[in-house]
Amino acid sequence: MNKIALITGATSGIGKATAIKLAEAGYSTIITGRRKERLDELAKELTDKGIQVLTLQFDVRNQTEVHNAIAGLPSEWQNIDVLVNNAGLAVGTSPIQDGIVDDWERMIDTNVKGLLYVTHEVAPLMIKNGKGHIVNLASVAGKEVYPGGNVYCATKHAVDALSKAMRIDMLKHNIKVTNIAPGMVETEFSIVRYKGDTQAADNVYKGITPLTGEDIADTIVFAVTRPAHVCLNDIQIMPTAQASSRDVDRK
Ligand code: NDP
Ligand code: 8X3
Repeated sequence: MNKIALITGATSGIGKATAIKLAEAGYSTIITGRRKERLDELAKELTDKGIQVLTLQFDVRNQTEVHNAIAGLPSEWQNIDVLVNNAGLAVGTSPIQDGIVDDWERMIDTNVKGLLYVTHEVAPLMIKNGKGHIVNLASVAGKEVYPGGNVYCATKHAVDALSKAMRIDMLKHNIKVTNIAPGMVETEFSIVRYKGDTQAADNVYKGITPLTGEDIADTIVFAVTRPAHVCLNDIQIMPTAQASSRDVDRK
């Protein structure tokens, strides 16, 4: 068996691109998400290229599902070298006073609790192996706060803090932790945030060349292929046309 990477949220965007690029870099991949047909489609695409793939369908918000999926891995898939905690979302842009509680809970439960549930299952497997690499998808929203970002930004600040905390906890276990903080990446992210309003989603990237999922995937592959003694702790990556959450040069 090659090195093994588990990627959450591999049915779309950054996670899907990362699964493909890690597979091309020689990793056997465990791809996860809720949409089974998309997992099966990607599994076929990778298997056709001769890559070993395992699909796990679970909702990261459901601790029992997460536990059962990872505890039930066949023994040859348990030696996970790389965990990419990517599953996540923003929902809504309302100010706090108008916020929808269900939107808040979806973001907190997915971006923070889901990342913790998955890490809680995978970290012991890495500790047993005496090595590993955890890559957490944070965001520029974990470095700054912007209008309409409130709860999403809070969840990504939490991811940023958890990356630092995990690095301390994992230190004596030879496990690297890399925090990735992208700016605008054109995926299904904005369609989800604007609840299917594709016009609003398109406007986010209007007049700029945004990053792609592949740009972030390249960065993740670079981070996980450094020599054993090198850890990239925190990587901020933005489109050239973006300097901060609020400074965007639109043509
Ligand atoms: P996409 O919407 O394209 O992909 C999100 C992925 O997360 C999907 O595969 C989805 O799978 C999965 N997911 C969402 N909720 C759950 C859940 N409850 N259980 C399991 N999987 C879930 O967005 P991106 O690729 O852009 O986002 C990936 C990550 O990158 C997120 O954490 C996001 O916050 C972060 N990010 C994105 C940026 C951007 O501008 N796009 C910038 C900075 C960070 P499924 O629906 O099949 O479950
Ligand atoms: C997603 C990028 O700018 O919407 O994390 O916060 S942004």
